[in-house]
Amino acid sequence: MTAVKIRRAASMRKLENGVFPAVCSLDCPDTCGLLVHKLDGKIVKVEGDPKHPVTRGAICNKVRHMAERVHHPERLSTPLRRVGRKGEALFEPISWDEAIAEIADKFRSLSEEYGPESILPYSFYGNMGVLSVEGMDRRFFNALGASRLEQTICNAAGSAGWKYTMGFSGGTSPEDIVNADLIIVWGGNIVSTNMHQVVLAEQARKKGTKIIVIDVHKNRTAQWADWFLPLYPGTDAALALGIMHILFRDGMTDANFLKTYTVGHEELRKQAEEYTPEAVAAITGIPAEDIEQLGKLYGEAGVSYIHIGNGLQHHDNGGMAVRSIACLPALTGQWLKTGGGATKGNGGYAGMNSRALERPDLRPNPRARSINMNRIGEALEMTEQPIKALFVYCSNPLVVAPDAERVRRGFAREDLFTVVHDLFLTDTAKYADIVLPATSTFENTDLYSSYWHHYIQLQEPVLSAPGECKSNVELFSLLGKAMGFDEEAFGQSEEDMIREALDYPRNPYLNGVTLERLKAERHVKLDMTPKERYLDNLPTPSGKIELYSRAMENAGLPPLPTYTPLAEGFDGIRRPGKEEKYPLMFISPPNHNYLNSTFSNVGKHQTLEKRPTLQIHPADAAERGIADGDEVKVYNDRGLIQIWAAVTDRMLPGTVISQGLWWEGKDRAQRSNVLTPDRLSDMGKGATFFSATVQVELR
Ligand SMILES: Nc1nc2c(c(=O)[nH]1)N[C@H]1C(S)=C(S)[C@@H](COP(=O)(O)OP(=O)(O)OC[C@H]3O[C@@H](n4cnc5c(=O)[nH]c(N)nc54)[C@H](O)[C@@H]3O)O[C@H]1N2
Ligand SMILES: Nc1nc2c(c(=O)[nH]1)N[C@H]1C(S)=C(S)[C@@H](COP(=O)(O)OP(=O)(O)OC[C@H]3O[C@@H](n4cnc5c(=O)[nH]c(N)nc54)[C@H](O)[C@@H]3O)O[C@H]1N2
Ligand code: SF4
Ligand SMILES: [Mo]
Repeated sequence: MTAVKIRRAASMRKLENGVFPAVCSLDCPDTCGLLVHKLDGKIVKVEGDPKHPVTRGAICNKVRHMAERVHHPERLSTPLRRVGRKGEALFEPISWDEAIAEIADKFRSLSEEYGPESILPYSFYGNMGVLSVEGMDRRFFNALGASRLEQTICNAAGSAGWKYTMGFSGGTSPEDIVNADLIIVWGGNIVSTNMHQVVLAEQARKKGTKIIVIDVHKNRTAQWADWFLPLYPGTDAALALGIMHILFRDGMTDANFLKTYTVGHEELRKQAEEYTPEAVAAITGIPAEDIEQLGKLYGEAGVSYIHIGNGLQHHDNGGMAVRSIACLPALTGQWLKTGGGATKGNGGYAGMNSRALERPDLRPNPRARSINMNRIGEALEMTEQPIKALFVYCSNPLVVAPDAERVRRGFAREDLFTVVHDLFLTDTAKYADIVLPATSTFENTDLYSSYWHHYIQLQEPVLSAPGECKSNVELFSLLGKAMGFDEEAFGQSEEDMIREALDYPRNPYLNGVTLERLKAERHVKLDMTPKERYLDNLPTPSGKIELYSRAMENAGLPPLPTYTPLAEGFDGIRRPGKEEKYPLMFISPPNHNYLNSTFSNVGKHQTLEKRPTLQIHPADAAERGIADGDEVKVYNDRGLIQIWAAVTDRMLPGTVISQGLWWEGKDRAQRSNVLTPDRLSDMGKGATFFSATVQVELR
């Protein structure tokens, strides 16, 4: 095998006992600092690093049990070649030399016969390391000239909506929210998905801050809140407009702020007129007096903060929902107050030198086509310019992508050449022609930013890779060399790549963040001084907060916050109980102990989650003769799953909830995405996982 010189700073740490600093690489806003305890080359304990300025030694239960995943007996350790049918999971071990040669040969012949765009990478953020998923991998697919992937599965709709209003992905700084008098968690389950936000909110609460949760079910966060407002799915824009109506009506807006820092407040005032509490109550299912109370609390709060979760934007109208909520803080001038405002995501502060990392200059075909990852099932059905090869890494599309049966049918195509690089034989890997074993993050060097807090962190290897596992960087470097691509780009060390990534004067927030400092200090804060002039630097077309957005108008979207009903399900008139084929809204958000589909194959985490359930309202259950604990069939035209009913009144009648992205069961269909649509959202071409309707019956 060709030896690649990738310096592994810590191979000497192989058998060392002790405690080593690390970073959580999972797709979670908190990006915790960790301490990994090692004995005889194995992790015996993972805990939080008390020196991390935001996460301060606290970590979630999932990662406290990370050793069970890293040292799992089923972890892949050698490359595999398929010998059975696709999906049958029959493989033979092969060497890395054979695997790399086979992939390179196939990619060469496909490029010749069909063009390189017949090859598609499919990846997401199974590892948030910049080098792993925005580095050597991108260089490889750029140099190859492969089709591009639009990475729209997570926050595309909401980010687009937020950006139309505020210009870039950055809002309130996490530590500042301790100053808020009122905290609204809107469509986010932060007790499970952003636990340090909860810690900070608790600090605020000690001095009397009220915490309100707006959600379609009483999730863990709603149980912790002071006030929970359940609403019908996909009706959030109407609620935001209802609050605006009250703020304008009762003179609770900040006229000076609106004049100085926004465009379109007069148009917005008119727009909000028709969203009276009564009208909004009819759409959302929230009683009019509660809407009045919410508007008053928001209008009267000195400092108010809104956490905008991911949940409400996984809908047909999700971009507009976020866009509408994003307008609220401006109405009461919150952006001038420390801790006031809102956050959709803070990833925009940490932008790095992507040209140096990804090397788009290596691409022979700068106009190569893009494929939306939410439409992967459909894309695999294309007969013109068909996709002939897929390279999946850091993602598990058979479980996480919408319309999962359509996706599975695509992956089952006999003429499709599929490579999967992962730590485990996932549901997706079972359909691969070649499976490659991946290192865990603790075995790599990588660079991490957070899409919530402001600290950059460095991971250096603390474990030696088991078996023949290779990191993304090693893998794509090897492949680049096997294909004969640019030697300099594919021979670079991780540390050199990190230096280049951080060398980016265009982003002032990165000032002073260097590899040397990261090595010495471990957590280096972005230079937040530019944020002091946040309102003077908004990169919207007008430079102001755009309550009225001409850019949206030009894109064919309503320029003002507007409520548009979902394509399936409640439209503000239809109500549960009416005769319909699929009368229930099916919402499938993450669960507490898995991270997307990661951990759903680990015994410890499975034990904590027990089994996949369908939370169903007593009225809906009674109508169907369903009792708590019964096995039920949940279905629509896309497919069917069989899970267990949990009868509960945690949501309004007409909504059912199934938490967690479960791998396919040994003897049952249980992937929630079998039921979800692959329609795209109103903005950003985002996913619409939660805009699904179903019928439920006893099994
Ligand atoms: N434990 C754990 N943590 C995670 C993850 C995980 O899988 N498990 N995933 C990570 C990732 S990738 C992400 S993107 C984040 C996501 O984390 P969050 O931002 O918390 O988003 P979700 O958990 O998708 O959804 C949050 C809530 O939105 C609700 N919801 C659904 N539809 C609507 C609606 O129309 N209106 C309103 N108001 N609420 C609605 C759901 O019921 C759910 O309670 O979490 C990250 N952290
Ligand atoms: N129904 C429904 N569907 C959803 C969601 C939902 O709430 N409901 N949430 C959506 C959201 S927000 C997101 S972000 C997506 C997430 O979807 P994915 O990003 O696909 O997340 P995971 O299922 O965790 O899969 C990540 C995979 O990467 C692998 N991995 C980890 N580290 C490495 C590495 O260093 N190298 C390689 N090669 N592989 C690695 C892991 O083992 C795991 O199999 O799911 C989306 N799908
Ligand atoms: S998953 Fe999130 S909360 Fe848990 S350790 Fe990782 S970054 Fe921290
Ligand atoms: Mo996500």
